[in-house]
Amino acid sequence: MKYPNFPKDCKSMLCKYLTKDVFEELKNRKTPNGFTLEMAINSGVKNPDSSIGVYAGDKESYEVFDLLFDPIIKEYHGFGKDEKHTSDFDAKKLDMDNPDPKGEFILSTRIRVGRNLDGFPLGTIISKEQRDEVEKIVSNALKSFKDELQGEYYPLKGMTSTIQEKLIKEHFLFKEGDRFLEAAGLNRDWPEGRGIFHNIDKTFLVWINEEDELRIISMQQGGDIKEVFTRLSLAVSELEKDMKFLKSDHLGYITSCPTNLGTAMRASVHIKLSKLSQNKELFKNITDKFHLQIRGIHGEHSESEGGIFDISNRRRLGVTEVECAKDLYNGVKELIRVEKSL
Ligand code: ADP
Ligand code: CIR
Repeated sequence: MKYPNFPKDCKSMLCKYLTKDVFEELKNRKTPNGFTLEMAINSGVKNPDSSIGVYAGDKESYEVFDLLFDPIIKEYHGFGKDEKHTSDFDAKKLDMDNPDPKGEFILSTRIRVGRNLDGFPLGTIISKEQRDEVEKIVSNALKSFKDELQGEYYPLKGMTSTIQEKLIKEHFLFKEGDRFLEAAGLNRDWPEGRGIFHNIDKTFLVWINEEDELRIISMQQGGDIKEVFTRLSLAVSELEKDMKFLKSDHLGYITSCPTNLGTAMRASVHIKLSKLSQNKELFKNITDKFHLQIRGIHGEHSESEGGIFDISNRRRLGVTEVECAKDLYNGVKELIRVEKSL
C-alpha cells in the first residue's frame, strides 16, 4: 500500500493528520479482527471532500491506529488521550423549559444515540452472519417493549420503494447509497440485516445496522428537548436490560465514526432562522460559540431549504448526555434571541 494521493485543496482531518511518518508507522498494523489502515482511511481517500475521512473496524482500532485517531478525536471533541469519559443520562438533571414555547421557530426535535454490541466487530467489517445475528438480537428485544415504546420492526428487505422513500422524506429512515459509508464498507450486503423499528406515533425509533449497529432515536414535533431526552433515556435503559453495548472507560460508547464516540449523542432541532441565516458570519459565530453544528434539512451532507436548518450539538465525547442536550438548549435559546432581534 502506497501513501494516498490527496488533492491539493483537500481539507479532511485524514489529510491533515495522516502524515507520511504516521502512514509508515501504521501501514502494516492490524487489529485482532483483521482491520487495517487501508480499510480505516478508504472513505476519506475515495471521498476527498470528507470532513473527517476515517472509520474504525472495532474497539481495538482506536488503540492500534491511535497515531491517526487521537489527533482527530482531540480536534473534533477537544478530548485528550489521557482523559476519561463519563456518562449521565439522568433526565431529571435536565432543568430546562421549552426554548420556543409558542412554536414560532422550532419545527421538531430529535435526539439519537449510536450503539454497537459487545462481542461483535463494527459494521465496517462485520460478516453477513454476524450482522443478521445483531438484527435478530435487537429486533427480538424490541418485541417486548410496552406502552409508548411499543412498536414493530420493519426489515428493509421487502419494503416497497414507495414506503422507503416516504419514511426517508419524513426524516424517519436512513437514506440509501451514502458514498462515505459505501467506501467505509458499511453498505455491504445491502439491504440484508437492515431495518427500522418504530412505535405507532414514530416518536421512538431504532435503526438497525446502518452506520452503527443501533441508532436509538426519540423525536417529536416542537421544541420540548426534555421530553424527547426523557423518552430516549428510558428506551436506552430498557435495551440495556437485554444486551451489552461496546464501550471503554476512555472513549465511552464505541462507534464506527470517531465523531460519534463517547455519548454517541446528536441532539438536534429543525429550526427556521430566516433572518439570521442570511448573515452567515453571525450565524456561524453563534453556532461555534455554543459548540453546535449546522446541517441541512435532510441531515448530513444535505442543504437547507426555506431557511430551515438542522442544528445539533457537535461535541459528544468528554461531555455527558445531559451536557450534550444543554449545549443544544443554550445555543438554540441564543439563536432564537438573535433571530428575534433582527
Ligand atoms: P444522524 O442524525 O443519525 O447522524 P443524519 O444527519 O443523516 O443522521 O439525519 C438522519 C435523519 O434525521 C435525516 O432525515 C434528518 O433530516 C433527520 N433529522 C435530524 N434532526 C431532525 C429533527 N430535529 N427533526 C426532524 N428530523 C430530523
Ligand atoms: C466525513 O468525513 O465527512 C464523513 N465520514 C462523516 C463524518 C462525520 N460527520 C460530521 O462530523 N459532520
